[in-house]
Amino acid sequence: MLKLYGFCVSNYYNMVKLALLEKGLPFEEVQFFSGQSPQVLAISPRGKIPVLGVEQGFINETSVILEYLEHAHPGTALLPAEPFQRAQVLALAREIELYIELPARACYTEAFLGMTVPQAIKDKTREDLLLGIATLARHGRFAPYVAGDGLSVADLYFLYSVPLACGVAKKLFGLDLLAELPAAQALLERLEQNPNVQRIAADKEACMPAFLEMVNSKK
Ligand SMILES: N[C@@H](CCC(=O)N[C@@H](CS)C(=O)NCC(=O)O)C(=O)O
Repeated sequence: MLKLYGFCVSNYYNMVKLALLEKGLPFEEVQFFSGQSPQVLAISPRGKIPVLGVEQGFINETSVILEYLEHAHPGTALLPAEPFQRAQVLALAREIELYIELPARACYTEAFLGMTVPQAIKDKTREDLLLGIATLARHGRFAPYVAGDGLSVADLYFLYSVPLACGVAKKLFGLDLLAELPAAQALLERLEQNPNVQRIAADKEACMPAFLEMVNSKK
């Protein structure tokens, strides 16, 4: 059986978890924390989560795991078969990751964990997030899903990155990133109605106290 290594507070972990649930694939969740110990690095070469355990070994990097699942289990497709449409979905997912997720991530510790991020990093994040959201507004179709009329890998990145980026922008810069993108807001509301998304949110809420305790013990 497929094994999903990680913990349910992680947004990347939850992207893969949603893909597995949407595809209806049986999988086991293995609680596994990121780190640099030899035990962790034996499973995840950069010490990050998630990792997918398959019959032959481990697969790391969310985008690669998602592509693997698509090739290995095409059933409920999250990537179009047609090459141009597939490229559009992958480009949208990559844009969300590079231009929204990663700039926002640089400020997660201040926005969500009460730590302090240097001003120069916050300035860069603000600038990058505005460019990232403008990119999404330009390229996303929101018809009603990010890349068109069906749920795709782009929606996984959208759902688990954009709300966190909005949280960073609101808390640190007083900005509403989706103010001029009502279709994106509407899509978030639609996705939140999905039973698999609700299950993941409930699992995350249940994990949160232990996660915060762990973070606080390292401060
Ligand atoms: N490029 C990785 C990023 C995954 C990632 O950043 N995971 C976070 C948890 S949400 C993590 O492992 N953080 C620990 C660290 O950066 O050391 C992927 O796509 O899977």
